[in-house]
Amino acid sequence: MKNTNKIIKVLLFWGAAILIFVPNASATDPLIINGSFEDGYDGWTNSESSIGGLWDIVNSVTVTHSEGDLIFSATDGDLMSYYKPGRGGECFSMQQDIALPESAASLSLSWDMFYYNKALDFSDLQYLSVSIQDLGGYTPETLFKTLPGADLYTPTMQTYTHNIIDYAGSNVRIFIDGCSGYTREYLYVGFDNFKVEVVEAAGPPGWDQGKKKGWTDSMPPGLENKDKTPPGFEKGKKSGWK
Ligand SMILES: [Ca+2]
Repeated sequence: MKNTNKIIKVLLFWGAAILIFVPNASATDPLIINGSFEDGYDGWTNSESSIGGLWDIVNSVTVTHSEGDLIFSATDGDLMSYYKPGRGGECFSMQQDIALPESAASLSLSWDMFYYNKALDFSDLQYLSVSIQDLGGYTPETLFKTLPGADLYTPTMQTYTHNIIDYAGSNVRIFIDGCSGYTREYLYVGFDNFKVEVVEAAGPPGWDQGKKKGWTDSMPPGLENKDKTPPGFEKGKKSGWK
């Protein structure tokens, strides 16, 4: 019986430890409106400078390729975004402004995407890019761009994930742009499942339930700004923080 109690105590200890150190992972946060394009382009602003090109909403795209058709299908729900090229010599963009929470331990932006470049390479006239912009159109970070020498196509829909914690607390623009610069050398692109995943900073045990006795109503400002708890906070080392 003594051993049994000891085992139970050990299990309780490690169970509590695990609970304390697992951050408050939230479900996928719907910070992006209609990131899966199930409602067409609601929430998005699109443009094209095109001769026959247009932003379409489709279930799948089949592109003829010398080694066999390439088929790209929606990865979330039934529909996806597809820029259907015209005759070439055109550029296109799609964007959405989002507000990122300040109190996050981590923030990641992910999306599913395909592209197929019928030209022989990429250039300033033939490219696809996904960036973070501020609301004035300045681009602090390009998350993805097909530079010269890049693979000419994705064999399937690919998932891209980027850490965007640097923009916590900011309003930012997700900005997609590209050009299909040469006549009849089309650039096919498609997107689905844009989402921002938020992991909230872990507070002290019970903090989220309002157990703030003995504490000020907020974390120490310096640490709060960094989304960190004081060293030893979770283990009850609270001196200096009242
Ligand atoms: Ca979808």
